[in-house]
Amino acid sequence: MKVFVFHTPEQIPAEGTPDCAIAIDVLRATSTMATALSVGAEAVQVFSDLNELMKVSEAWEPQKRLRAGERGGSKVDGFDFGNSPLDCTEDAVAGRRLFISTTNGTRALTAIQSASTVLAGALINRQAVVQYLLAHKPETIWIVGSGWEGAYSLEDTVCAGAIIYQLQKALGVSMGDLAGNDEAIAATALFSEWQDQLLDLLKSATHGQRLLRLNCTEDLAYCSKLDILDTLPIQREPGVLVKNQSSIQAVVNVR
Ligand code: 3SL
Repeated sequence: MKVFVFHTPEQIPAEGTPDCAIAIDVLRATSTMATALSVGAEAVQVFSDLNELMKVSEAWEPQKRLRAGERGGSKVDGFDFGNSPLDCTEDAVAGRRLFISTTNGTRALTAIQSASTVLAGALINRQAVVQYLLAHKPETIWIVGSGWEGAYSLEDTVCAGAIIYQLQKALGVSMGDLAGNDEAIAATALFSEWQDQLLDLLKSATHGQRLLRLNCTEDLAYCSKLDILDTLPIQREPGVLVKNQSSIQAVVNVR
């Protein structure tokens, strides 16, 4: 296994695809997707473009769909939800498809959608991601941070590091053997340093500060929690993610 970290979708190599690609948007798109699927969403369908989202979701029965959209951290007018994972209660979401477009997270998923396997990772479902990797052993893995409009995001990098940190421990290999690029080593060092203060780190990050200004304090607290969901969003067809069933049964002790 070789793990490569790309801080933003723009850094993905122009040529080639990995065996497994993981999009990360801790604040907040991939945290929201994992939460929606954990409470029984039928699927999550991602869009970069709001007009396309409207067009595709229009063909869906109104009681079976929810539209979630965020721009600049705020809810898109006329949509059911913004991008808060805390809106994803069982009552609101179970049995429905979440049609979602966000500034950066859905763009990262779109950028990797041609990989053989596409996963959505966050701190809250880090262990489910690692269990999948241990069970399936993909040769090359790309972890792609969503960043913010092309720039680096601390919270996505620390999550990439959390995945590699636990993977390395479970495999018992050296960082030199596991890391595909320097970014993977740096991300793991970041997690190693901050693993007991993840909420503090998220509060210090640029996007964390932006969300705090929008009064999303509880979202930050929720998204900073490690390993609280065993739900793994996996792409079933381009742009459509469902809850992976097999990861839940994989009995791999990675703690
Ligand atoms: O950029 C994104 O995709 C979002 O997750 C940003 S926000 O946290 O909803 O503001």
